[in-house]
Amino acid sequence: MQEKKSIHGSWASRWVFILAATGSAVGLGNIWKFPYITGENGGGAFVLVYLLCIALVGIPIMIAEVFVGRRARQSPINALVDLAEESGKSTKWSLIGVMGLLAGVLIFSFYSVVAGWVLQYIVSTANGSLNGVTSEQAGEIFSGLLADPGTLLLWHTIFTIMVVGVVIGGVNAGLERATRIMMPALFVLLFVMLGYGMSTDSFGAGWSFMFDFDFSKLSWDAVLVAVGHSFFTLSLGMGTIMAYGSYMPKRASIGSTVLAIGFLDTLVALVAGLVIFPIIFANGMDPAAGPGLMFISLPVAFGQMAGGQFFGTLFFVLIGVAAWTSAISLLEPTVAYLVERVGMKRSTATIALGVVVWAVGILCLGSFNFMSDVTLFGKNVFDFLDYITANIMLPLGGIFIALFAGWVVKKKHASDEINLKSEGLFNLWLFVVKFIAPVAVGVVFILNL
Ligand code: VAL
Repeated sequence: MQEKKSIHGSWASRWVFILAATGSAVGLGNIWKFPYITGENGGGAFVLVYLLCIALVGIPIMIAEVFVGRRARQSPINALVDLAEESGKSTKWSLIGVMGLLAGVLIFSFYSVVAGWVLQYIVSTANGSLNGVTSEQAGEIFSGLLADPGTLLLWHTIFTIMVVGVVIGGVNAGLERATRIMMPALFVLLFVMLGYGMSTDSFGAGWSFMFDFDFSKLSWDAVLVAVGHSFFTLSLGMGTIMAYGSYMPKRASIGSTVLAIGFLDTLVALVAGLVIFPIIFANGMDPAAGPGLMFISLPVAFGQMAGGQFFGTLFFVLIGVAAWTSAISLLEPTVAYLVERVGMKRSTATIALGVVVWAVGILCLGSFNFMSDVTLFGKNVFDFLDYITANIMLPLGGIFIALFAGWVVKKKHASDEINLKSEGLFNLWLFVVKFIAPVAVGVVFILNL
């Protein structure tokens, strides 16, 4: 087959692809969501299930997404059509792509609201208004923010504009530059914070909470949350990794690259947990406090530590950057599709999509105040979108991508593109995407119904 090129450009090297994909994967999912869902689901056993999901389901499906994208060199929907046609199969498989793009766009809407909280916390830490807060005060400050739609709207709007600005710039100019410097800085600061956590008396309690496996605390519902989160955190089932894969250099090895991304993403989540839980226990807070967990625990820790105002500001800045590089990746697949399919200019497509996600975001931020009594299936809009994307759309998309890669694409096409070092490894991957991943996710789904 003649080598194809993406009309949207490509990453300069394998290293840049790793940075960009890690920039996408590492985000609020790792630092905000992972600790709070771990807290809500009892710790240890949940963490173990999550790790198993990453290894057995997430990594193999990530390989599938990258190879589909790279082989077709097109945005997700078109990539699925292309590979289905190449193997003489129905192009209806591209519906997986439609669902993925929709999931990405819906995730953006509430993601941007949470990123807005982060932006507010950058300002509050920098101007010293969080200095020396007690855990009660931290809780009140966070509730006060949620109750204030004007402030939430301001930050949600600023964040959406920041993302739209980068996506308009395109893959090379925009995305690459945003990731190159900021990702490494985040890693460094996380480890500085880990050092602080280790110096406190409650590090052992935090560690036990995360790594003592008590299966009596685990429900099927928690298992589904772990499955869903493994997709969310690796940016799977939302078109993102497939789109980024379509910009990946041909020579780069998919297997080792994906392993590196999965490893870094998991590392950040675990370290974030080890930063947050010791603070929670040291201050007698509730690990099951929910989405506010990070926002009530970190300010208390920064308030107590030497140089806390400086480190706190820097830390929130880096979380903001992690959210930024992830949010960019949530819009990119749909923008690329609109450019390919409808022939829109990149700037027009990005702004149009930006307006849509911004508007849906208003419904999400209203969930905490002026729309708090509006519910869908017993959940407010924010929780509802989080639930249907992470627990339904992403796992469902994941099952179908696995089936697509395992059963629809010709084995030769997959093995040429993935090009693993040994045939045994390739067959193992194929077995997982054909059987293990779809069955495992399917069973968890059915048990939850
Ligand atoms: N994977 C990212 C995260 O974990 C986003 C793109 C959902 O935050």
